[in-house]
Amino acid sequence: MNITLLGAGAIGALWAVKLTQQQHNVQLWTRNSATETTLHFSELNAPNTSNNYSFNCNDPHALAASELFIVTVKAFQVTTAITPLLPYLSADCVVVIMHNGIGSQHQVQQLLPHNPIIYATTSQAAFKSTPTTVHHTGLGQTSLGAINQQAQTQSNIAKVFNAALSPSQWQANIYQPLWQKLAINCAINPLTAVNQCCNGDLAQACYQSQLDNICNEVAQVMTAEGFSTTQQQLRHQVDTVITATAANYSSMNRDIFHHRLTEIDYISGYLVQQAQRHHIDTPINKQLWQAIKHMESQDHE
Ligand code: KPL
Repeated sequence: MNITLLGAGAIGALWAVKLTQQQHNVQLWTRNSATETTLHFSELNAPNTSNNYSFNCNDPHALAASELFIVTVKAFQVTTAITPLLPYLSADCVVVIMHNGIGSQHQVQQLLPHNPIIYATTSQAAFKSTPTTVHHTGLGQTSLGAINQQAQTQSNIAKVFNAALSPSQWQANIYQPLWQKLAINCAINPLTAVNQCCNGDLAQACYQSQLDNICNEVAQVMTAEGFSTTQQQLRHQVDTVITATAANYSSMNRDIFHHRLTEIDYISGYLVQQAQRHHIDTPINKQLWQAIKHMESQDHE
């Protein structure tokens, strides 16, 4: 397939390389005006060796010929990143959006009223040790599903993703895995950012009641939204991720550390907004949302 990928951070670069390995024709859309770039990529099972992958970049003709447009920028960047590209995107190009949190869906549907739009969430792990060096550091599951009528018939895209990096599965209701991931991000991201600790540190006794309370609030809101879950189930999933990613720093931890904006409005902020619609009290998530907003405002005065 002809593919353009916008937002080659660690996860975006991982997919760009994995799709290239399947002989897809992938170009990168970058913030600069480079016409090509090379990524140095190390596989999960060979962390000490890297292979080079060259990509064409920023060619509007290649964008217009793209059958698949993958957007892996942060939630709050989606609209501003896509808007300048609208004149080039063909109306039948399938758009896949992958970011932490929920809340960009409405704006994306308004921007792209004709395109099939798919949302995706992944627990694959990758990190960049330099701007062009990418390491695949953990296997995980990827879920994809339609958010508009035009995308209902596009389950083949999950097969393309699965061939590149499995397991990748098509979901009849993508909001279920998006909420599941939201619960994990509500628990791990703000706590590791506020306390500037790694994910594994959340296994310490001092964090247990906060994690219980976060999961309790998220479970109430998810249930009100029609997704069956319990506080215990969410807590179990959070603990599994804490153990599996013990040595990692969460994306929000890194954003605060590097004085960047975070995805908090699309994680705890989204949870609190949905809770208000259902008249559910979510004091701990609200407090963490405000704590991160305060830290961001100190950095962006
Ligand atoms: O998605 C993540 C993130 O860091 O944003 C988790 C699952 C918390 C892993 O670090």
